[in-house]
Amino acid sequence: AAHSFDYDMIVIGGGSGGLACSREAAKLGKKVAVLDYVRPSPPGTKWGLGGTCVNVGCIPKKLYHTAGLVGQTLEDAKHYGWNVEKEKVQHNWEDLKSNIQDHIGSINWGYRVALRDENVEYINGMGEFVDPHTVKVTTFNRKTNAPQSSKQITARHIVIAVGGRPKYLDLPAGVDRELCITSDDLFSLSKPPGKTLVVGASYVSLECAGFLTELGYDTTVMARSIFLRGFDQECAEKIVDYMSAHGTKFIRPAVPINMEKTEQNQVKVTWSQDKGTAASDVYDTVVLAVGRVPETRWLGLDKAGVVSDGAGKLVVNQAEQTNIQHIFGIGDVLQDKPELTPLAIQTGKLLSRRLYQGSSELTDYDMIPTTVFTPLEYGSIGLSEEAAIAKFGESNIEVYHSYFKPLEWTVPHREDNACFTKLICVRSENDRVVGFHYLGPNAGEVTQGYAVAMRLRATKSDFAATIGIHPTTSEEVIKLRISKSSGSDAKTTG
Ligand code: FAD
Ligand code: NA7
Repeated sequence: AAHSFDYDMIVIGGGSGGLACSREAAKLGKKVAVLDYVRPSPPGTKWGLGGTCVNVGCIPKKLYHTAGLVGQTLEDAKHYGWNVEKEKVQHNWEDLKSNIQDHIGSINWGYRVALRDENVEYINGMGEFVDPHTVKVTTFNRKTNAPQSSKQITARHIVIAVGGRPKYLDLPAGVDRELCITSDDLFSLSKPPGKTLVVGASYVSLECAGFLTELGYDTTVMARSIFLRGFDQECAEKIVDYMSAHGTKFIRPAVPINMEKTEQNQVKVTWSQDKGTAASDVYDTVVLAVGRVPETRWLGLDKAGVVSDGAGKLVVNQAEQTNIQHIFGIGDVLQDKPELTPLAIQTGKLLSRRLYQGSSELTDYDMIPTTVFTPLEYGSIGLSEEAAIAKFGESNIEVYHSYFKPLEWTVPHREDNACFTKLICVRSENDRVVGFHYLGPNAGEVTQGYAVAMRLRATKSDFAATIGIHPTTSEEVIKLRISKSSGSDAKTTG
């Protein structure tokens, strides 16, 4: 208690979680510093304040996805009476890239202004622990990236919000670091990606491959096992079927074993596939989307005595407290928690309210909704069918499912039986809905509200008693009546 610190709170990392936490603490009258430093990616990409979501995540990826959807709309347009001459429709990567990057620049600036207005001290420097209450801050030269100056600051509370960065394959001699890019580089690529290989089967991989295909690039996904691990596998396969039908190529199961630069400055990728046979092809761009690594290894966690798991993720209690009482973790650095921006924001805000406002509200990690922005979008809440069976037992689960065709797809004669929805219910709990799945247009918009109902423990009959909005795709969820156990066909008959 006799201690005096420079700050009430130091937040290491100015991304979704760190900004929300520091701004809330300052709003509650505390003296707060937030440190944000972006290590350049292997190809040298850097960006401004705001973390992954704003610069190299949610925001650019949804805008590129939208560019892809606009292309699809142009295809549909002639059926709606618009005279769109196909030969005249062209896409320009550079224009899209600069417009998106300009928007990101304006968000970066908006954050800096907000922090200044709200009395949060922003330091564009890298933080690392010296001892449990002391952080060393190093600033770097903007041009050369060489360390420039350093100082030590202390705080009563320290919040670790450093997020993660894309994983590499670690091929022999580091060839993948030299020849591949990741989502950290793709959205600001100065020239069109051309023929592209995307390695990995994460949602990031499928989203990137999806918009590249829709923008007209020859795109291949290479996966070593299942798609979208952790997500409902029936839905994951339907996404891949739709993408295949719309031009994305898939190589599976396969893993890259070597890469080399060709004389034309392309990348020759050799992979090992079924039964160990090798094959190869040449690409203009290779994007790795094989998962993310937490940024904790540069933090000197041992100097503060903070425990992390084998992967470098923080082990925290339900109040996001590490094993050291005054050190907390929020966002993507947490072990076994979904990596999502709204969750990082909520967790950061509630942490500051508990520390400085006497609140006792904890982050609720149950029934978190999410959407994968693949060309056929996928919204989900709660459990996958696999997870529901594992948790409740197969005989205690009923699944209601149906394909559907959006009205908007009929006039342009788009395909039948691509869009799909299912609800997973627990029989012994009056058919309480524990899993929501929706494959179709505007999945994020459709999914969000249903999460409120599921938090309130809605049952299948609550869904059925709700009046739909006609004509929408969201009403398909309300209308579900074919159970899997009945064996009836979930396909529509046109
Ligand atoms: P981050 O936002 O990563 O912020 C951490 C910050 O800390 C970074 O700026 C980092 O440079 C900085 N930092 C790291 N170490 C230090 C240090 N030692 N000192 C100072 N600063 C440091 N989520 C969604 O909800 N919806 C989506 O659609 C979505 N799409 C995504 C698409 C992609 C391609 C990716 C990669 C992610 C996506 N996410 C999405 C996930 C989302 O971006 C993250 O969950 C979110 O950004 C996590 O916030 P965070 O605060 O934990 O970390
Ligand atoms: P994920 O979702 O775990 O995805 C990683 C993907 O990359 C997955 O498809 C992996 O295949 C694949 N992978 C990993 N290493 C390799 C190598 N060496 N070679 C080929 N392919 C590889 O990681 P994210 O970090 O993107 O996911 C973050 C969040 O998304 C997470 O919280 C989930 O809730 C959803 P695998 O399945 O292991 O065979």
